[in-house]
Amino acid sequence: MPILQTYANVDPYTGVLTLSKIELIETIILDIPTIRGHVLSMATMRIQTAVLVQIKFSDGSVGIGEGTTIGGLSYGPESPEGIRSAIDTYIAPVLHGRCGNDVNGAIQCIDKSVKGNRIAKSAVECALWDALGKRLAVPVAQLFGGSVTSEMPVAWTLASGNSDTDIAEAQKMIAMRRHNIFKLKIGKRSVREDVAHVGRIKKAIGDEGSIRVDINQAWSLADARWGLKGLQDVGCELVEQPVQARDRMAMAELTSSYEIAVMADEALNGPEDALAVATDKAADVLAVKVAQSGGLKRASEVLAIGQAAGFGLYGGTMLETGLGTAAALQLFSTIETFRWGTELFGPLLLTADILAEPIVYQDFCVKLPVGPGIAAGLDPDKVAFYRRDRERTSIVI
Ligand code: MUC
Ligand code: MG
Repeated sequence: MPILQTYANVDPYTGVLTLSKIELIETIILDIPTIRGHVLSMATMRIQTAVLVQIKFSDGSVGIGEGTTIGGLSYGPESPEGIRSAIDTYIAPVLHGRCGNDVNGAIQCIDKSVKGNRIAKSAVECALWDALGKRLAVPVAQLFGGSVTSEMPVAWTLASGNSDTDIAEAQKMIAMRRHNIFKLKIGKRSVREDVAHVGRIKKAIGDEGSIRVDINQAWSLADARWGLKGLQDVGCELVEQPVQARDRMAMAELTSSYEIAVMADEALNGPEDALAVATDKAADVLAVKVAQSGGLKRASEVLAIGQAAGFGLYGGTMLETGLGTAAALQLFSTIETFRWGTELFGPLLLTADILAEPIVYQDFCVKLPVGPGIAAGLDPDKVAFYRRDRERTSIVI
């Protein structure tokens, strides 16, 4: 267990939290290589870039958060550089001097002066919750009503770009008892080739694992009609964001036309989108991502809408480091109905973990770390090593 600092900032007589002002918000860009190329329909990742946020408060407490996207600007409208600049230029100045305990007030204040930029907002908000949890000496999950589970099923993404490599990887994961739910990234090749690739992997794995696919919006509606038919015939149980995020009518048609479950991912940028997807019946399952939702609070609202509307729920990731993963675990552990499990495997895709104490993956589950705040502490040497602005020594030969 890492020793995580807590602060006894509650007045013993009144029970009121003592004032703790936001003094400094720092951002650092980290570039961490992946363990192999991660081939998605829109980009191949060899490095994951994370924006690390550290907030320092007047009582000496510190909160940490992460803002991460996938493949530069190829996944969504925010880039790592944009996330950092939005925080430094627009978010930090409006928060400076505010009471750190007033997280809801901070969220409102940011929303008033910054439109969109959900990942940037999420990183800052996470650091606020983390510090509040530490000051109160409780996990962030407690601030959302408390955990109902200490572990959750966790999928692994097969995305080497080669069927044989993917099969070997899946078999290794099953043998290690680390993952038996596999998400395949497809959409780069023709629909026919993709369905054959999925079929080969499902055949090799049999009943030892389940197969899902993520298209990342690459198919037209016509492609998707063929694709979903073929995928369900080869035993794939779920298809994620087959068509453009904005095309809810196409998502609704696919949802009602096939037995295979349809999941919304890029279509979900916060609670308003969750409501629209529910109204249009444009999915069976919601991939709930903390960063894409705009933070823990907005993600909890997406979850509430998802539960009320009877969607299957899935705990999604932006392939964050251990830091963003720990934050998501805090929120997801408060929900009893993640019928489709989670994919919080981000730290395992990276060649290094920036946490002092890595998150534990065991028996096909990810474990909820125990401790105050988001229950995650940074390894300062790793942060120093992977920061983009590190002085690098080059040897000229
Ligand atoms: C996505 O689109 O879901 C999640 C897992 C993975 O491999 O990529 C991400 C992004
Ligand atoms: Mg996805």
